[in-house]
Amino acid sequence: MGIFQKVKGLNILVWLMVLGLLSATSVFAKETAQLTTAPNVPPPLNRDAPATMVIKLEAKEYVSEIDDGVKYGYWSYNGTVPGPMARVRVGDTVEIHLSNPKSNTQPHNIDMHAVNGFHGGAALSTVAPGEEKVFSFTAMAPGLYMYHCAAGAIVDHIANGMYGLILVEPKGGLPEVDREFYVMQSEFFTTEPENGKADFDFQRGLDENPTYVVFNGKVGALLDENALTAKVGDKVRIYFGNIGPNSASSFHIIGEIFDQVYAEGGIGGDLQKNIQTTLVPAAGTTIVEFKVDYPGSYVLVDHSIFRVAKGAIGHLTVEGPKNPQVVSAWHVK
Ligand SMILES: [Cu+2]
Repeated sequence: MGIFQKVKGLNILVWLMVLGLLSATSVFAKETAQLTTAPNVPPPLNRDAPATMVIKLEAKEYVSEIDDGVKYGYWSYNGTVPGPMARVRVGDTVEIHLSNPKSNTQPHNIDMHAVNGFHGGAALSTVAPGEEKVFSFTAMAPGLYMYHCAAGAIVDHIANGMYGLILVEPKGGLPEVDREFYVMQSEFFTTEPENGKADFDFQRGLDENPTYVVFNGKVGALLDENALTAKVGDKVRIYFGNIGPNSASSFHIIGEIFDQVYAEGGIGGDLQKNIQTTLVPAAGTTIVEFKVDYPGSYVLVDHSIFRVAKGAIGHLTVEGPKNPQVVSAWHVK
């Protein structure tokens, strides 16, 4: 064997060792999770084997409109309320990166309901302005989970907007549907606006008397040009969270029956069939699935119906042919 072949042989051996080391440390399967802003949902993972998923979150404090002509000082993950939605698979290692820019005023952290131990990660992730921390966990149980900030007294961090959803897919993923949406219900407790800006009102929180009860962070986030859309015949799945912070939600869509409900967001148990209204506890979730059979406007509400006047309303606009067998009407006189 000549010297050239010897060197070549050694190179191959070294490369095999490097490859083995890389696969043993899962470097090949490490990816940054795609995050979406409500009402958008990350696409199905379509992956057979577990991976390491990196979720990058940044605490952002910002002022934005909560209602027509009223601004509010939100605290958020990544600059939106609700925070982004993430999608991982059962068995995945999930690596949470949380940064808190120097320009912020508060410490923040993350309590992820998909995590066992350490207060859902809150005890591992408190970051003062200017800090960044990382923790990782194994996604052990499939389901739709809330995450939220639990820094300080918790209440103001939740009431100001620091929450979002993470879906832990079961092995094989969820059945395919035509449309998926991400909707989050939340209460806001605000002072009377001064110069067009309202502030957090702690007493209203204690009194459980929200000024606003909204879907996706502000009044009208799912109305008019922001309405959800589908076509007749579509199978629709809504990932729905209710942060509260105080009240449970009686989630209902006016004009629609949920074909299947994953009660309280759990995946793997019995599905509930043919449900009209489903109860979603504070800091809980649900997954509802339904086929839209008739065109028109469908109305998402919390059927604790006075809350509609506080903002708990959204529209799903369905286009397509009318089928009189589904529903029809005629004049008697
Ligand atoms: Cu916070």
